[in-house]
Amino acid sequence: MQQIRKWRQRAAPVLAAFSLLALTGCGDSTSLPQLSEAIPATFSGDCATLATSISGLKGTVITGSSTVAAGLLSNISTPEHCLVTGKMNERVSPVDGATYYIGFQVRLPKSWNGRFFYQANGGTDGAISTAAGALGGGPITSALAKGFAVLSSDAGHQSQTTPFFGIDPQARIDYGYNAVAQLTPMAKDLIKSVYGKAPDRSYLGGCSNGGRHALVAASRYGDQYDGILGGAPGYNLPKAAVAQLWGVQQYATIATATKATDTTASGTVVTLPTPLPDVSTAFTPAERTMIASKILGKCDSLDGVADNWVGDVVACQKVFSVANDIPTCTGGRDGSCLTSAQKTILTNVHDGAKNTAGTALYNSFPYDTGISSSAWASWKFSNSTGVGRDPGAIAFIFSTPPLTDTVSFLGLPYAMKFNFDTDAPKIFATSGIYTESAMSFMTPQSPTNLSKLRDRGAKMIVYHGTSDPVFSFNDTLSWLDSVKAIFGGLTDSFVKLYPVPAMSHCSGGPAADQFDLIDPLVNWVEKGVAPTSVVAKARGLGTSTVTALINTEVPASWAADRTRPLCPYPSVATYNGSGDVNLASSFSCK
Ligand SMILES: [Ca+2]
Repeated sequence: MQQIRKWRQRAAPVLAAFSLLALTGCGDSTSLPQLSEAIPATFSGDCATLATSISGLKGTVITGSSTVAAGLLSNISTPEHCLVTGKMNERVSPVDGATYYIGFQVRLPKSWNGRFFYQANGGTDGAISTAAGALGGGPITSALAKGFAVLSSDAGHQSQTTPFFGIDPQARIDYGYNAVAQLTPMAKDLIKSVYGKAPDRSYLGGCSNGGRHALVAASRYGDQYDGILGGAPGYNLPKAAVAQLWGVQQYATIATATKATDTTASGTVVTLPTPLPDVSTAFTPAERTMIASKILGKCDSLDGVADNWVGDVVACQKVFSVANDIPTCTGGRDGSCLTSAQKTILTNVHDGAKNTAGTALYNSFPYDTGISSSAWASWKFSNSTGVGRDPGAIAFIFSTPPLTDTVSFLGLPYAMKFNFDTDAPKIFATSGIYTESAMSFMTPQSPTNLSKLRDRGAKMIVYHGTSDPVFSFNDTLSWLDSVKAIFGGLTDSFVKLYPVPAMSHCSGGPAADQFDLIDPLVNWVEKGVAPTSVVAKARGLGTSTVTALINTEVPASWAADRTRPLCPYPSVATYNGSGDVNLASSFSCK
């Protein structure tokens, strides 16, 4: 009885404290503000007149406008809309003498759903990808198809295939975060001048570098966006690029052939003074397929059924062992085994890049069946040695100071001579006119900055293929851990992570990779309906007449249109014990 009285005495201040938390928006999910639903509107005028009728946008020149008839856009059926093109903040760089601006296009449906979608693009940006509103995964729908007004930009430089814009400090910062800062209010004003009202709700989404943009925007611009959709977020992109070069030097030790030439950014083929390892020979397609089969053999049943699909990737890491589960070659390399040296390298690259002191330079990678995919080889062996990808990005965009010789720069020699003790720290460095390091301008600010987004009632959905060869799924788990370290159990009230088992980088791999996460995000933001499981569909042979929509890596043993629930982490798609293994309905998130 005495204990009950004590509890009652304490209860009043505890309840008062809870009410205060609720008022300040720091309490449980029910205390967060509920954002209202967007209200549709229409544009019934002539799109061609918009080029002259839109005016007064700060620092902005509208360069054209036209009508686009309903039809296929980026392979997705899209409604009639206006296309408006323009550029912001045109300038001549005092550093490299080149002209820069933030180029953009906005696609505005005649019948508008009242929402804005900022399409964050991939790679090193540098080109205005069609503003169809790509939503990640194998394409199934788009933001434009759903009636959003969609913006796409080049993020402040006009050189998609080269990284040399990184010599200009402002172009670096525009690429990192400032293009989003400049374009967002401009786009909202542009939309208002077309429809007569600004967007009721605003969303930003993208995959890869676009996923990085998403996480950066969530931390920097949480006051501007109501929903964030981040795919395969390369939010530690400079570190991931360093890890790519580290992988090159690992693969080089087991390469069985050499390359005598390499190619400059302008396409000139140069004979190397000394031939360098052809890292693509480190693991053959047959060897990678064998590795995938061993992972499958060990982990397939962890989700309750042997169905040629590993649903529980996290559990798989605890039971799969390179040492024990992959045969060691006793004779030659015939695809049925790995040499001891190969097993060491396979382990090293999954354990993650390290400097000579043993300090981690990036995260580890999970063992996953998507190691068999063509994307794995492409990222690990080609992009890691190409001028326009990791070597060039590190040399010119992420290192401070950057290299300056753009004419003779070669990717493979740069990767091979990169020093992980003395060169890798340059992604954290500042110098002279380069006042922000790459790790500052490319990455999200502290997870504590998500308070701004959360307390408004805004939401985030993140998805990531567990077989991603370049941006590690484990790194996204680390990001979620860092958010949980700040928000604890409240994290679930505004962030959901959807692992996509066996999906490669943004799409592809032996996976059900076709899904729609924008509708669940909108329902969460505007109706307060927290997302649960989302059905993903495979797109194997015969599922579409459009070749670009087929994923040739869907296993032949699957139904071509196999479905699976995507489960919010940490729940896992688990077999119910009965039912067709090709149907998502035979699985539950547990
Ligand atoms: Ca299974």
